[in-house]
Amino acid sequence: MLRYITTGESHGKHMAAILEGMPSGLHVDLGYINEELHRRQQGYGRGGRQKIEKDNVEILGGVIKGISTGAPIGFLLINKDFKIDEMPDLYRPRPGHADFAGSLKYHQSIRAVLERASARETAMRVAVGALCKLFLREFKIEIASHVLQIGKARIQEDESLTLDKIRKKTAQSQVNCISPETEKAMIAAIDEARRNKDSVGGQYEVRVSGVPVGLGSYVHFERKLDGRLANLLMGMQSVKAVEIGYGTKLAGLSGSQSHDEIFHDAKRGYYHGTNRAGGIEGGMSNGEDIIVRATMKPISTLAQPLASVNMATKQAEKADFERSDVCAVPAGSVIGESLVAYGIADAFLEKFGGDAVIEIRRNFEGYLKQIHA
Ligand code: EPS
Repeated sequence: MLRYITTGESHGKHMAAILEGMPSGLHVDLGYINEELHRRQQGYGRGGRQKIEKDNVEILGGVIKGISTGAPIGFLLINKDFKIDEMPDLYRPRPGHADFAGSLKYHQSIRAVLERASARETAMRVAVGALCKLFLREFKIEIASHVLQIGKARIQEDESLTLDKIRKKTAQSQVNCISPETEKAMIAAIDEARRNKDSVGGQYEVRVSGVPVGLGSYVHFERKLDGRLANLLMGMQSVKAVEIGYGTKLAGLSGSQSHDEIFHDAKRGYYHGTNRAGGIEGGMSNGEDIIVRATMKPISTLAQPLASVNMATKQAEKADFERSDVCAVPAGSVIGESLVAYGIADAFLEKFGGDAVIEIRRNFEGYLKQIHA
């Protein structure tokens, strides 16, 4: 079982994470982890903060000579924009933000709330997720993402999309989009929101290939893989909806249009004719690519603020504004990959157990032999 916890504030001195449960014997490529952190910092629509920061983590423990030891692995990130002690307090909560409920619930200033609620914390989740991706690669499980929609700009659905195609087509994109035409429309939507002193949300998709049949379980609700991935993605700042495969579209389709017929071939083994289920049936992976989508609301910090209440005076006033992003959906998709990597690695370790990669590999290969017999 994997678990991790993060600490740190957006403008505090540090961000940190500890990941527990990663087996021994994994080659920990710090260069790769930092590349993933840089990917998260990209994307058209970001604010001024990303020009200040160049995120790089150092490893605090659990790794010796570049190899995991099985002990908890710690990451440390130092914030360049460390100024929390000089920052003014806010009194007018931003609608849609944690400001309002957070300051009442914790009996704290809005500053204290927003510093921890900030999506800067996702840098640590990406560090943890990058390590999980390295682990999954040992078993030929790969993860990629792309942005489906920003504002009203949406790509044409393409059911023949593969992970390799996604990687190739998004490589040059500023918004992690597979279509150059839609990318233009997405950038225009972000520019328009900026001009209007507004913000814009969207939707991204994460795809995982190489997942064996049988991660997760139908026997108990907490063990369902779709529920576990949804929980992880909903835990990301701004995410308001998660779908697996056809997702909400299924409401308007018949059974025969919704399910994936099963076939067998001597070379391929079992396979499905389509992948409307997004690789998960009965809360378990079914051997097809896992396809998960997350919808992000528009960022709640608005240059033209909405109505709010000054919590010191109870007077009606406009909400506070601070430097922020106009759109963070491209970064969101990188974070989504990391969260899904963590969820799949966790389910994989649950199924194949073991304290060392070598032991897990034996378990994994034995299972593959068993199901393909
Ligand atoms: C964020 C506000 C902005 C974003 C930040 C999330 O930061 P700042 O207040 O310093 O301008 O840039 O995201 C990050 C710093 C990051 O690394 O992703 C917020 O309020 O959530």
